[in-house]
Amino acid sequence: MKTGTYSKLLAQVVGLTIALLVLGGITFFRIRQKRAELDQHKPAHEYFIQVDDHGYHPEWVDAPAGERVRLTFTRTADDGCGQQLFFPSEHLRRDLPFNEPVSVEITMPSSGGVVFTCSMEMYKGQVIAK
Ligand SMILES: [Cu+2]
Repeated sequence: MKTGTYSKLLAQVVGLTIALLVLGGITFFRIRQKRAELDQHKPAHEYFIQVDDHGYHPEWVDAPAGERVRLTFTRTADDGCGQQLFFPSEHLRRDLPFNEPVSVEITMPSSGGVVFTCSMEMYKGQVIAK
C-alpha cells in the first residue's frame, strides 16, 4: 500500500517534469522562431543616434539611397528637449523615454535627406541619401 502510493507519486513527478520540459522546449523553439522572423524584417542598415541636452549625435548620417533603414535613438540626458522625436516628411512622432532605445524605420529617398527634429525644432538632424 505504501509502496504503491510512493510509486504513484513518483510517476506524477516524472510526468510533470516531462510535461514541463516539453513545454519549455516548445516555448524556447517558438521564441527562436519569432526572433528569426523579426531579424528577417529588420533592415540591413541600422544607425545609432544619441540624444542629449545639446542635440543629436551624430547630427548627420549617410544612408543608402532608396533603401529601408533603421534609426535607433537613445536619449541620454534628462535636460533639454529630446523627449520627443519628429520626422516632418514622414508624419512620424515618437516619445523618447530616458535611456530606452527607440527604433524608427524609414525608406530613404533617391536623393536629398530626411530631417528629424525635437518637438519644437530646436534640435535638428538629418539622414542623407548617398
Ligand atoms: Cu525642442
